[in-house]
Amino acid sequence: MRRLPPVLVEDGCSRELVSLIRTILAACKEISFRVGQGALSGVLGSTLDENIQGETQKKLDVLSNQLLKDILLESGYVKAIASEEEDTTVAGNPDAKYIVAFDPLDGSSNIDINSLVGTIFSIMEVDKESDPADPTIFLQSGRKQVAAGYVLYGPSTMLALSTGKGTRIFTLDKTHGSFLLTHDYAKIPADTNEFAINASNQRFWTAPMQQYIEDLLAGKTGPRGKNFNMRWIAAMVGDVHRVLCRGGLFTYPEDTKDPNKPYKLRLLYEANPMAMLIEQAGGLAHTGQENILDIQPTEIHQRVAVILGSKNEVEACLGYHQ
Ligand code: AFP
Repeated sequence: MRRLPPVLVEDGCSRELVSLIRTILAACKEISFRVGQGALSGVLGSTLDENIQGETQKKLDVLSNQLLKDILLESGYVKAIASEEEDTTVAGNPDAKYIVAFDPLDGSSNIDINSLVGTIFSIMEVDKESDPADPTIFLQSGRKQVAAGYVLYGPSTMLALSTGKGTRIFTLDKTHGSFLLTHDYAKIPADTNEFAINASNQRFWTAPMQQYIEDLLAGKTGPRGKNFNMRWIAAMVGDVHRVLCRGGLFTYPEDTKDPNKPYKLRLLYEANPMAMLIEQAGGLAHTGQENILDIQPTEIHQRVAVILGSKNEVEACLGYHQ
């Protein structure tokens, strides 16, 4: 099986971009080890702190963030980083041309129950003379990403990665620490009978989303004329990986549960990288109002609604919103 670096070089990635991706993955291998150690690693449970999102930080959140932050800033490959766990951006090498936004450990609520978690990352390019201390250098639309990926810490540790030439999936061979190409060019089926949503929020959704989900649940005798299955992993990386592998629709829609927070998922380091992976695999990623990758960000931690996956099913859902 083919290793990651030659595959990236074949895709036309510069040596610097290959080195940057390998730097991110070096931290992810350490995170994979710690996650795999579970209770034996002494990093389960919560800290006494909250992040800027107002969420209690798990010990593994803090450790994963520190690992990625240190290795990236020491590498010299990044001008700055943005993280779900950092209040603002952190400056790196002023002469570098890449910036990285990441969610160091997505699915934190799954850590203590030994369920799926992952790391999500988004790489963009900036002008050489841009200011590393200026957070606005991150406010680029998702179409500007030069690479996007996630590492899923499951029974096997898997990497989904796109540099703009399709979405490829690799599996970590833990015997010698290489990511090997195991699924070349993921292709998401255009149709599906599987959807993923946190159904406990049903009473808070907009009317179009309530109607769309009601029609899915009506199954064969309803307006869709077929039965649907539901999944919810509570870690976007796990649900998106299933969609990449076998199709489906994943959505965290707008809701009125917290009037100050109509959306849950973050644009820069969750929605944008996942939207690139999904679109590069032939799927669609939308907010209900616009294509996610077309959004012009206004704030590094801004949140958006997400409806993504099998193209025809996303379009069917959007039909309820027109
Ligand atoms: P955490 O990292 O705080 O667990 O949030 C994970 C997440 O951002 C995303 O990965 C999940 O799809 C979604 O939130 C789960 O949200 P609910 O806990 O409301 O189901």
